[in-house]
Amino acid sequence: MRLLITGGAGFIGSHFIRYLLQAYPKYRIVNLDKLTYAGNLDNLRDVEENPHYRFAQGDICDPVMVNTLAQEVDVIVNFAAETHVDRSILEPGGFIRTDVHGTYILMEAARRFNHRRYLQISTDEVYGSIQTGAFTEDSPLQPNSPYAASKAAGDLLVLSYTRTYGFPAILTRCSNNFGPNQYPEKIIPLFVTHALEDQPLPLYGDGRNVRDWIYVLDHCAAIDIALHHGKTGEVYNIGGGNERTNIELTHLILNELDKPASLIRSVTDRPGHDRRYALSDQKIRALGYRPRHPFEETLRETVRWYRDNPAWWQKIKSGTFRHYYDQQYAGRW
Ligand code: NAD
Ligand code: TDX
Repeated sequence: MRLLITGGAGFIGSHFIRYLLQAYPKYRIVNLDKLTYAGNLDNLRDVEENPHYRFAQGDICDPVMVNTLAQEVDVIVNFAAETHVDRSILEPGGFIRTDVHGTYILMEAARRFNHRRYLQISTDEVYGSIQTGAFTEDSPLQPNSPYAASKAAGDLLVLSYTRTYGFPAILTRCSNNFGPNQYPEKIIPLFVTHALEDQPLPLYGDGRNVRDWIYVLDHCAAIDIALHHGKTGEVYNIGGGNERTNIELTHLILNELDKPASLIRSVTDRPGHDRRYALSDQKIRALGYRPRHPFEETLRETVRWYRDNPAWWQKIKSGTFRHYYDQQYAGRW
């Protein structure tokens, strides 16, 4: 298989590239990434000399760039996106551009070169919030943030292509990922690195919002299954089965680092903050998927990874991150 992986310099995409190179040493991978603030080639240092891997810096919204690369491959896996809910509230434009228009540009290229598979990596956030029970793939889409709405728009465009053109696409919708190399704007790496620096941890609202956590390598394994065994036009939910409130999660992090609960600061809530996410993942389980990484053990390993790799996150936090952080949390303390 020859694959164009987009957004491969980000958190999940970089893990997926490493996963594929190990699991399928004969596959050839081109990684197209714009290197936005979230793209980081440090995430891929260990594979950059692999003869089956190549990096191209560029934008999925650039049809010339996309067509040039698409003609060399037969599959696209689209991870490229603007991904942070809080940033989408501050500046939604980039989300609509990349997550919607970028998806269209990629699919047009895949159609033009008769690709055999297109995989769109999406999120549980498109379903909105659920008080009890779990969303199935047939649940209505009720996105509550500009990020979730732009992902939902991308999803609907992908599904429309499968019905209108018989386009060979599959969609996956995953719950909250965690692991090494996650940009420290998301709650786990933000709180771990802040705690390591004895900085206050900004917990939104009452801290009782619930997320279902999945270790990033379980997500990669599920994408592998969807890619090789999924059916055109189908959506597959991918869950971790690890629901925790944010306050529970925060205490697990603090305990692992032996840091005091006094670091927790309650701050003004996120507007439109989804209370709870939960997915039914029976459909991908029927294809053989099982999450294999126990939550508390892999969370501990993840916390230790940030503790043991300060150079990775200090470089980020000493750069443009600071400007974002000051803007994001101003007036909320
Ligand atoms: P990330 O923010 O860490 O990485 C995104 C990558 O996309 C970066 O490398 C960035 O440079 C690149 N990118 C952004 N705009 C681009 C453009 N216009 N052209 C080319 N590259 C561009 O994100 P992530 O957490 O790794 O998420 C990857 C995908 O998985 C996203 O589609 C996201 O919606 C989805 N997802 C994430 C989670 C999660 O918990 N992180 C859960 C479910 C689904
Ligand atoms: O400083 C914070 N304080 C806080 O209490 C941050 C950054 C977050 N939170 C809360 C908000 C959420 O309830 O923690 C929870 C998780 O927040 P994020 O890490 O921002 O993730 P979330 O909003 O749940 O979205 C994530 O999961 C689905 C990813 O960012 C998305 O890319 C993915 O699609």
